[in-house]
Amino acid sequence: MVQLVDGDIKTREVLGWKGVHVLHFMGSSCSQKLRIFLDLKKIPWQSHPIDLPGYENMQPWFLGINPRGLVPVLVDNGAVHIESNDIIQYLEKKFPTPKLIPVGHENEVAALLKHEDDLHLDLRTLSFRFVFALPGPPKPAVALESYAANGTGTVGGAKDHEKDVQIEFWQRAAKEGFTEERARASARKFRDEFEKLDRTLATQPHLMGDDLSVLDIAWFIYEHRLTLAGYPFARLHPHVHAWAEKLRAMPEFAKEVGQLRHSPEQLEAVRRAQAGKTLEAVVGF
Ligand SMILES: N[C@@H](CCC(=O)N[C@@H](CS)C(=O)NCC(=O)O)C(=O)O
Repeated sequence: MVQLVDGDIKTREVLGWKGVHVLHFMGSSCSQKLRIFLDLKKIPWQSHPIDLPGYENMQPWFLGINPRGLVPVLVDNGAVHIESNDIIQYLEKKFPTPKLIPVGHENEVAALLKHEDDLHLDLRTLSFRFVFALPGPPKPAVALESYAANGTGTVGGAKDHEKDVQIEFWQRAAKEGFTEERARASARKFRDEFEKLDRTLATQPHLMGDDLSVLDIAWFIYEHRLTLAGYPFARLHPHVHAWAEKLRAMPEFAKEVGQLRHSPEQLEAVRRAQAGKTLEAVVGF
């Protein structure tokens, strides 16, 4: 569990926040996952939107809360929790009903969520290449300088390297873009994962068996983003497609996935970027 310690936190005002507060961004996949979870649990929470396209997460105030500069962040009565999957597991303990992690399977679910999180940068590569398709570097040098310079740089009191991984990702993106080679490698990883999930969903309605769990939420969010990227789920993984369609129809999910709106300029950029360069064409599925 990643709960920050006092010395990690520079933005001291959050220590006095009462109740459940979430710092998040509308179009962020990890934030979507957490918001669906909160909604299914009916946990009341106060919203603090963080403007990722405006680089607010790379400014001193936010880095003073999460030294990694990532959303979502939970502040529960002044205790700061980071990492979406850890936040979810923490809230599951605090708000046990409805159950979204089957009893007795906590460790297994933790390992499976960790595996899901390990694919996050692959999702980001495909999102930026095929969904957001920005014309220039995703993060300007000045924002990355602020990112590097601010926050304590510690998590749990120890020097943390996650921010370096993030900065390296954005610097490489600025230098070489989101290349076909990387897109292909990332898409192949997802193809392997979704092939396994498809076999599971051929024999049971949800990923952990009969009941909906946090794993369904987590993988649904990936499925949804990749669908927006043009990943051919119906053709490659029909059981995953059918499972996702059912989830998409549930109000807690529908509310979220209807929210990823693009401006006309973004849609135009996507059309330009995808002319003859769709995910299917690039990765060869
Ligand atoms: N492992 C982290 C990943 C969080 C993450 O990468 N969040 C993204 C949004 S989905 C973010 O904050 N990106 C920062 C940016 O785009 O500048 C978690 O699960 O919370």
